[in-house]
Amino acid sequence: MACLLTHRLCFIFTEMIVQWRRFPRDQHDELSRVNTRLTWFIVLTLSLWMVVGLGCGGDDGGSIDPSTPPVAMQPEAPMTPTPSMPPPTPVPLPGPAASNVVINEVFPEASLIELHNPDSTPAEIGGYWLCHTNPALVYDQIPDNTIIDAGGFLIVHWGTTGINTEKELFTTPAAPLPLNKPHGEIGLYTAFGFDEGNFGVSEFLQDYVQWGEDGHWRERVAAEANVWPAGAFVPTPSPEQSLSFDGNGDAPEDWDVTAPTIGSANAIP
Ligand SMILES: [Ca+2]
Ligand SMILES: [Ca+2]
Repeated sequence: MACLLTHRLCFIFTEMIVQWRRFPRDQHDELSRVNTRLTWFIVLTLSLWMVVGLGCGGDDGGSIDPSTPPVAMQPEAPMTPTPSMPPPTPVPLPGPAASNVVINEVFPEASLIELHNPDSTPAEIGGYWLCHTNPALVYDQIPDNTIIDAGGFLIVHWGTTGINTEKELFTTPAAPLPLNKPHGEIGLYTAFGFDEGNFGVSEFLQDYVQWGEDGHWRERVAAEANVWPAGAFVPTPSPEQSLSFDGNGDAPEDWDVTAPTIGSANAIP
């Protein structure tokens, strides 16, 4: 309505200007005073018309077509599904070359672990990790420059203090829980940048054994790493006995309950 009114006013005053220009010249002086007022009025009217007209956006501006839904209700274009990206493959940090070092013996009552290098060349395992989860996440790192001779053994005192030698390590995990439980597990991990979550990454798990019962937390990782069958375990040894690896395979039948031989070849029957 406001737009229509201003348009009408503009038309009327435009006609008045045209008539004014047609007046005889001798009447101009008499009308000069009226002329000045009329000019100002036209200027003000045109200004008002421009403001209101632009605000209206034209005769059709501001009208709402009920058949047109609000912008916010416009149906969205279907989203193009983003192709799923495969999870990044964990990459071990630069460290010692890959080795074939294995967990060779576990003497739970004495909280001792024996690592063995079956290769004909020395193996450096500095930066490797040992980890178990009974009853909580317990881990410690093998010190730098730890080398196991070809065919040699390394004794790990788990959770007990002492002075390290070339043949023996004394680990002090943050939670120094010993292994002397009727059931348990131990995993040997290759070197990785420290993150507790990395103990759940199968690519890092090099060897594993579980005894007494199944379902320890690292069992799943070991199964994914194909170094232990899910749900399998070695029977609990007596307090005077060790769990001894027979040198071949990754299953409970590849382990025997024997007299301890920590630091030397296992006494497999
Ligand atoms: Ca094994
Ligand atoms: Ca042994």
